[in-house]
Amino acid sequence: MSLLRIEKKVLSGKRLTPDDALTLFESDDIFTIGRLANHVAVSKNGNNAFFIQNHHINPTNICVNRCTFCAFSRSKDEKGAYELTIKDIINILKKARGKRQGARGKESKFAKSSPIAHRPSPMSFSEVHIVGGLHPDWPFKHYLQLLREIKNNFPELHIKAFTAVEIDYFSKISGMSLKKTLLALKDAGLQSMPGGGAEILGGRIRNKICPEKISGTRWLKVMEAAHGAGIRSNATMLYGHVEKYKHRIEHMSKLRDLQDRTGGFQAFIPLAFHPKNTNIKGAQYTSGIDDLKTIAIARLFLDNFSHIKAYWIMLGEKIAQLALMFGADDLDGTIIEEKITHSAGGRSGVAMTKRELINLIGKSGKVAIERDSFYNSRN
Ligand code: V47
Ligand code: SF4
Repeated sequence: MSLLRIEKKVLSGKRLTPDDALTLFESDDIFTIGRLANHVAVSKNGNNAFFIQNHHINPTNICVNRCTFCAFSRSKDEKGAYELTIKDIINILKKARGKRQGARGKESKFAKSSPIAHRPSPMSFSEVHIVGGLHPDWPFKHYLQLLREIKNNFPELHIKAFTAVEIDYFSKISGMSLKKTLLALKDAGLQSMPGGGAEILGGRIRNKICPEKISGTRWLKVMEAAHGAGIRSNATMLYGHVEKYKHRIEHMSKLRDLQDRTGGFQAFIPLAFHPKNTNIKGAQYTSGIDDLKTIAIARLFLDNFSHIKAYWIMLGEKIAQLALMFGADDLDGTIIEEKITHSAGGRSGVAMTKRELINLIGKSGKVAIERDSFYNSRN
């Protein structure tokens, strides 16, 4: 089917319908889809592509949910289960601060191809991103203490932490309302939330891939409460497992509706499913075409989201770079340590330096902007 009708809508700034999105997903014309998505990205963010210097921390992989797609989680006494103490986390951050860039273990392959001289410089990450399993024994006050200790030790570090799934769990274990839970976390130092746990919001697929997880409706409720409490967040979508295009579109429609009401989402992040060591039978890695199409259609459909993130850890460095020409305007960051994707067969590096990110972005024809956690430039 010709995309001309959709092209006219996009160029005149009209909102796309779910049927339009389905037409795009069913089309093989990824060049037209990419060109239109890039047009929208440029109209929202100029020719810029953002990155952030951040550090990921996963305090524990012990989780009561055990989603079928998750190769990261363990039960309490299972081999490979781990728990980081608050002291461990502070030490990890202190150590990372002291290190020189380019002096780490397994780095991105782009380390070697960067034309910019690879001179180590001190790491100055501005954000810590914390997500973990739903631990059966840790009390709510443990998480408050973690936030406080991080803030005490690193007052300038932005804390982006806890998925909507974790927030719901905290509300259950503390016996407090969502609002009170969120305000207590904010008071202890929480500044924004990542977009994880959204998976596919629609019930049929969600019950198949993560039957123990909170419902899609509850995930949206938590995000609405967070935005109401002045905590901005991201939204993700896990794609490429058992869902069909219609489920992705339904998922994005729900996000678009909530964003119309709250305006609290900063970025949308399609997460490419990784199949290794998971319990999703017969699943495969996503294709590069599907990755690019999904990014581009997200950019076209989610007209009320300012940013579409190409999370390079899950897409791989090269597809993430191409995604910048297909509607994405953000590559995420330095990450430094990644466990969730790499437990499931992640094939990217686990860290990139600022130089590598700038190089990757520059070669896509975009202007690299180092951002803070609210997309203000740090250049
Ligand atoms: O919710 C779990 C996903 C998410 C697999 O907000 C998997 O800036 C692929 O949400 N294959 C956590 N994905 C990560 C996340 C995230 C990452 C980066 C940036 C931001 C942000 C958020 O990881 C989970 C789940 O959807 N996940 N297992 C897997 N096998
Ligand atoms: Fe637990 Fe999150 Fe993994 Fe599900 S995806 S098992 S909630 S850590």
